[in-house]
Amino acid sequence: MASGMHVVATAGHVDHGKSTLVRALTGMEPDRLAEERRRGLTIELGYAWTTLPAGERVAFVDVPGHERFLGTMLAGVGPVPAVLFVVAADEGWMPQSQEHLVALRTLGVRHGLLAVTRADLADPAPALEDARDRLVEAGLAEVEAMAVSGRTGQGLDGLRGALDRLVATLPAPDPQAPVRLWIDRAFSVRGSGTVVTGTLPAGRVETGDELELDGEPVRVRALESLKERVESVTGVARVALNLRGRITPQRGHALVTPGAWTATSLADVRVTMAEGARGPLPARLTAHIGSAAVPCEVRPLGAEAEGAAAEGAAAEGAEAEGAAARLRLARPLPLHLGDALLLRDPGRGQGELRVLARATVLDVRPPELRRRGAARERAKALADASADAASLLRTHLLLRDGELLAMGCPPEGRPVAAGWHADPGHWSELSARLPEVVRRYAADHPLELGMPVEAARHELGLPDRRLVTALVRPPLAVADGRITTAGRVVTGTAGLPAPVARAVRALLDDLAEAPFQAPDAGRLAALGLGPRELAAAVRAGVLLRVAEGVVLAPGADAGAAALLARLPQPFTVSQARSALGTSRRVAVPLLEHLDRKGLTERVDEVHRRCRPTG
Ligand SMILES: Nc1nc2c(ncn2[C@@H]2O[C@H](COP(=O)(O)OP(=O)(O)OP(=O)(O)O)[C@@H](O)[C@H]2O)c(=O)[nH]1
Ligand SMILES: [Mg+2]
Repeated sequence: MASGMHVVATAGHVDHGKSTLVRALTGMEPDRLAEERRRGLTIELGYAWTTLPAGERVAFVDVPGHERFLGTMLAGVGPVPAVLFVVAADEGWMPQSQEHLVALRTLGVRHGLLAVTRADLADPAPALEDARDRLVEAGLAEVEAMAVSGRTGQGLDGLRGALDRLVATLPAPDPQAPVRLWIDRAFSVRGSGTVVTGTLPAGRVETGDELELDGEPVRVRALESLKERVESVTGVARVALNLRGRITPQRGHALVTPGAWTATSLADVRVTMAEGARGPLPARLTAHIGSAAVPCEVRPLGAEAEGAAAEGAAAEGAEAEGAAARLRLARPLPLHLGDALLLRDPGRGQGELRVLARATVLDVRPPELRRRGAARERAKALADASADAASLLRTHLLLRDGELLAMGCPPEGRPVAAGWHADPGHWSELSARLPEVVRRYAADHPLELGMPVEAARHELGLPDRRLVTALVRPPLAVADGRITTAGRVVTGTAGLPAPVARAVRALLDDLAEAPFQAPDAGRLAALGLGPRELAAAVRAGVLLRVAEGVVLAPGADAGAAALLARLPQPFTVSQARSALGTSRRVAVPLLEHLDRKGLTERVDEVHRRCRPTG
């Protein structure tokens, strides 16, 4: 593909000439249904494309203007970054012109053109001036406006030139961006399975890619863009994907890059009322994003709202500009922070304002609100929130790289530990708590050499041990899975509680007399040395553990090996026992200990010999 592609949606009142203009620009028929042709009315989304004078290609998503098809209109405009706004010269600004403009503004569409068409039927100047003022007021200030006729062709060259200029100003979407392709059509093709179409707003899709549809993996078997078979497409583009997978795709569902989006039916949002709309918002609305239209419940989080929402009554307080609310969607949608959902009242009928508000997503994994006053606190937090990693971390405190990405917020700054990001305030609070936690543990467990990292993880309520190690600063240190205070990592009896140290010294005195006569259970008990005390002494390096309940002085094993080396080789247990001046109770485990250390080895069932030490 040499040239770039762009996608532009139409908008405007019913019968104002959108489809006629698209047909005139492209030579293609956007109204493909027999019923559409019979009734002269667009019912479904239409697709047509052409190459502009400067060589860029533009595809149109032609939407219906009839008020009954607002949902379809929104599905068409949803994923599209630019609009061709059509107003008939002979009718001027009409209710659906207004409704479509409010919808575009609510969705945040900033780019477009104004075509006052049917200029062969009436002087276009008044309609043009009026419409331009309204678009400017709606934030579409850069929009070029021109008079055209889809019937006579008047002004079409000018319109093509304006389209060239428009597409040149459109921001180039990131080809690395995660894919979220909102399906606008899905059908089966005999022999090749399922095909879906949509507007790819950004990112890249390639043949063979694995994407996800409602959590199910799907494989892209083949793809087309504007009816041409291609190997890959980058957004913005119209695409048709031939899919393999156990799926039944539908309009309003999205194909996404696995792991790059958070599928959620709960989102905390900032509500901005649409032009002309007033609160309170009804509690039940339809949320539109991309080609999706999903029923939802809106729960305002502000202070005055709490009582009313609990009763399930109409939401008070959501009318406040920028008020925080929680949306509960009837089905999960793949969302990112910063996404804009259009909230529409499905209950309102003709002539009433139906596009009510924009909901800007601020959290896709909102915390539960259980305590009294939690909603109010949450509203306060959301008031200062923006759609970025720092705001997310203020709520979630700790998040993995992947979680941040799936929430639409690439991590900022350095991770605090492998793959983990922390709210700075929370992190310094944790760093301050750790020494205290370790100190308390040491006081409660005087015989242990430091606090197990796992225990500290549990105590601090952290999800990963690596976070604990990352919090360790001198004088704390980590050794053998434990956090120690530098001053306590001492060998010798100094690190032991005083009574234990005294008992060990007494034992060592005994052993100095008879180095291989390990104290028996009675002697140990008399000295108050139970298994825990012995273990502490062994860890401190002041005793050598040969077997359960058999301890000697440190270095006794090397001394034993030296004595045994003087025996005729090989030797029996009994010969060793007498050479060492001890009992079988000690000699047997001591020899096994020497075997393990490689100082002796078995020759047969009854004989051992010393091994040359290297
Ligand atoms: N004379 C004249 N008639 C036009 C022009 N453009 C459209 N029409 C006529 O206006 C009627 C409606 O045109 P469409 O293009 O179907 O209007 P639309 O905006 O697509 O209508 P919906 O899709 O149903 O909202 C048709 O009868 C067209 O022939 C024009 O520039 N000049
Ligand atoms: Mg039409």
